[in-house]
Amino acid sequence: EEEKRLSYEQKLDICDHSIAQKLLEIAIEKKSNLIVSADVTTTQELLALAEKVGPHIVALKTHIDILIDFDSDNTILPLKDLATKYNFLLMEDRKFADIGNTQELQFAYGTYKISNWADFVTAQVIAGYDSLDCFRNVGVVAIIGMSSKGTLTDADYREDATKIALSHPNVFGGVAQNKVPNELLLFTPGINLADAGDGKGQQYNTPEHAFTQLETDFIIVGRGIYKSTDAEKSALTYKIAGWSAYEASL
Ligand code: 5BU
Repeated sequence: EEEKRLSYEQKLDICDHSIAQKLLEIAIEKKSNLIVSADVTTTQELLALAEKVGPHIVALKTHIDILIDFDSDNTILPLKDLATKYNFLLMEDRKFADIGNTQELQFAYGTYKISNWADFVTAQVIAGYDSLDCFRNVGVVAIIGMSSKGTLTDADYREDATKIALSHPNVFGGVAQNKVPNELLLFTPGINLADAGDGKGQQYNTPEHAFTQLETDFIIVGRGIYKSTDAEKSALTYKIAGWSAYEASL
C-alpha cells in the first residue's frame, strides 16, 4: 500500500520545535497552509496587505530590507499588532549565508534588529552546522533547494543540507522543491496559479503539484496575491486551493 503523507495533526506529534507547533496549530485552526510573501517596498503597502490577507494566512513572509521607509515604531509595532489580531506568524526571509559570528550580528543589530520581532527566519546552510547556533530564540527554516532556474542546489547539496536541517535543534523546516523527511516542515515558494515563470528565472508550480508531488506543508505566494487587483480575494483563492490540495493528498 502506498504511504500517505502525514496530516498536520500527525505532524504535531513529531515536530517538537515551539514554532513548528504554533504553525501547525494555526494551520488546523484556520484551515490554511498559505504564507503570503509581502514583497512590497513601503510600510503602508505592507500593513495594508497584512490587513487584507491576515485572516487567511498562517504566516506573513517579509524581506524587511526592501522597505524604503523602515522604522521599528511605524513598521514593526503595527505589523505585530496585525499578527496578533489575525493570528499569524512573522517569517523574515533573510536567507542568512555567513559565518556564525556575522550572522549573529546581522540577526540582532543593524537597522532591522530581526531578533526582536521575527518568529522565524530562513537561513542558508552553506556555512555549516555551527553557523546556525546563533538563532537560539527563533526558529530556522533551512534553504534546502531553490525554485529558480539553474540553482546550484543539486541532489548532493540537498542531501547534505537536509542532514543539517534534521540534526540542528534550531531548525524545524526546510524550503525546497522536493520532498523532505517527515520530521521537517516543508515550505514551498514558486507557487502561482496563472504563470509558469517571471522571465527572471523564477519557476512556478501549482498548489496541487506542491501537495501531491512534494507533500509540502506550506505554500508561499508572492506576486500571485500582492500584484492582483484584489489581494484579499486572491488570498482566499490560494487558501482554498492549498487546503483542497492538502486534503486531496491525505
Ligand atoms: P513570487 O512573487 O511568488 O515569485 O515570490 C516568491 C518569494 O519566495 C520571494 O520573496 C522569493 O524571495 C522567495 N523564494 C523563492 O521564490 N524561491 C526560493 O527558492 C526561495 C525563496 Br528559498
